Amino acid sequence: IKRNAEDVKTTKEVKFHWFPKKIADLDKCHHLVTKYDPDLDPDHPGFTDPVYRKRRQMIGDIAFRYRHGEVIPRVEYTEDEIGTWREVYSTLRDLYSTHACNEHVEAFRLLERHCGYSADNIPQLEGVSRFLKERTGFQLRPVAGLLSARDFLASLAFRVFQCTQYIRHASSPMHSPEPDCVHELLGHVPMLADRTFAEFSHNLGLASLGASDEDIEKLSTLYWFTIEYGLCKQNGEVKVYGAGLLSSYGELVHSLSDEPETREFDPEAAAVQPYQDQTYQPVYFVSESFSDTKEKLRTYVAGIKRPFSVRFDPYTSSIEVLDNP
Ligand code: HBI
Ligand code: FE
Repeated sequence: IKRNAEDVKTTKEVKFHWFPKKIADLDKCHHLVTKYDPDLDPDHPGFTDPVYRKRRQMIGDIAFRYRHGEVIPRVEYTEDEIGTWREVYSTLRDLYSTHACNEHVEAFRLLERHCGYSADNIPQLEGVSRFLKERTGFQLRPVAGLLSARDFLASLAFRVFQCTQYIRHASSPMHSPEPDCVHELLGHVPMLADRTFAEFSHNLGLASLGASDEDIEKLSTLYWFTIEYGLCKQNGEVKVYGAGLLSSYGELVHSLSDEPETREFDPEAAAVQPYQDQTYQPVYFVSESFSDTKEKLRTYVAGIKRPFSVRFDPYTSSIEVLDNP
């Protein structure tokens, strides 16, 4: 049997992509997408700021050196960086009580009480990771920027969230073209503290292991319309659970206004809905509840063809691969 590419393995006659089998294999899942880097993207607010670029590089190097199982090194944030954090933290926090879903509000309170979340402090990833591990078994590992969809989704299969540690440019506190620690800590982390949401994320990750490029594209689009831009019904109102919304003042307001179109969440439709990452979404998907969304995802991924099935072993944090009959 011929091998076309180094990372394509074969079982019987069927080819599939290499994927991590044990949690330490995530050290190899580090392929970055650099199109929104401040070094390469002329629209990045830090593009013309060499001091910012150097700082981001330095914090990114922590992630490049990091290996699974190590303590995540602390970053001593500068007064400028804390200033950016303060501005966005206090603005967004005021909106959460009216805009964010219960689960987010609830977890946020705990993070403020136990994890150093406050307007004057950028929480350290190690402490946040320990908090999540106790709540849902999720943990963080540092990443240097936007990761390839395949690597990013694969880490979710191990209940690992790859988390950036640098902060957005001071000139643009309300928006960042790439993920930064404001997006991760205010948007993603509170949601990962919820059991049902964590399970949904885990299942999306498991479905991605060894999947075809076409299926990765679909799963990544599903990720986009749920984990990043999802809305859900709660007590007769629509609330926000997507991290991309919860970390962006303008779009958070926009998403619950009359302007955008909203549709009932349907994984088949969401997986192929075109989207763009340059401006506000024209359409959002509204879930009935997280358990409903989780069940619908279960049905959807059961329809994805793979020459094998996978099972996560929580005792060893590894993946068992079972050949399909
Ligand atoms: N990389 N660091 C990082 N953070 C994300 O939120 C992220 C990513 N890569 C891809 C991605 N999100 C999604 O848009 C999907 O493609 C999985
Ligand atoms: Fe994100």
